[in-house]
Amino acid sequence: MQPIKRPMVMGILNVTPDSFVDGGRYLASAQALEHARQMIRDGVDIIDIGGESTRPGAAVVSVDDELRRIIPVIEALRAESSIPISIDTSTPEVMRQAAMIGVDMINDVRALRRPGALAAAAATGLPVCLMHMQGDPQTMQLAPTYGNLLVEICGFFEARILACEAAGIPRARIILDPGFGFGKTMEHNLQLINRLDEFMMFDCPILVGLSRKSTIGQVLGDLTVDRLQGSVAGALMAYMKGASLLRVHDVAETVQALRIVKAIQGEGLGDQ
Ligand code: 9MG
Repeated sequence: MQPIKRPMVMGILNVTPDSFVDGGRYLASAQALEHARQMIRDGVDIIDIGGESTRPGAAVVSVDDELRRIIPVIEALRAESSIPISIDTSTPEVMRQAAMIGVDMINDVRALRRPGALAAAAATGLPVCLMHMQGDPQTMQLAPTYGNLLVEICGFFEARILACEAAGIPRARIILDPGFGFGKTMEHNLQLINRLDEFMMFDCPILVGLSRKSTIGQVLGDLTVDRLQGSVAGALMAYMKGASLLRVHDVAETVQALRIVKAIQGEGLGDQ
């Protein structure tokens, strides 16, 4: 993968049962591929492919099911495009197999805390995104509590960076993500965006995923079904506060909005 420029738009490609229409696996792969093609036309920089839902309350998926969902999609996409691909997984075997068929990055919402994940990620030599999560997807939104939100997340990053370095993953390959909506209330999420620049002290690129999350709906009183406008506004604010990667559903809208911000900052069109 090219060095991370700022900003990069990461398009979300979920290959989970809730994204299957008619339940057919072939159909699911074909639909996922078509979705990826559309994101490429819309100007995406990297596509994040995941086969395990991390929504609050989501069930754990077996390794075989995760592999069956995502490997055909990655293979098909790789066969027709050189677009960078990120694998959204916490599963060591999925990291290994995805790396063998040409993914460019690992995105782990559990920050390589599953047994064997550190070693598996290190062996791939790929960049890794370490996301903060309090608790696990089954319980994380029941009663998220912090003494000091920023201090606790920074402490978590420090510990995970040390663990990565000890396992052979240098800091230069690490991306950090405060994990919006992962064991956080709306107030926590808003505070994190407002103070995102404080995470720049780690000297690692910052990834932010706010797209269509419940905080957007809470602020807007769920005025819109798809939370599109709120998600784009959140992405722009995150970019202004230092985020390098923006993980989004609505690629075209985010790319266009970012172009405007960059044109204003550069007072011209620059090299798109
Ligand atoms: C997989 N996934 C869902 N939400 C996410 C977020 O906010 N960040 C990252 N890195 N991954 C996410």
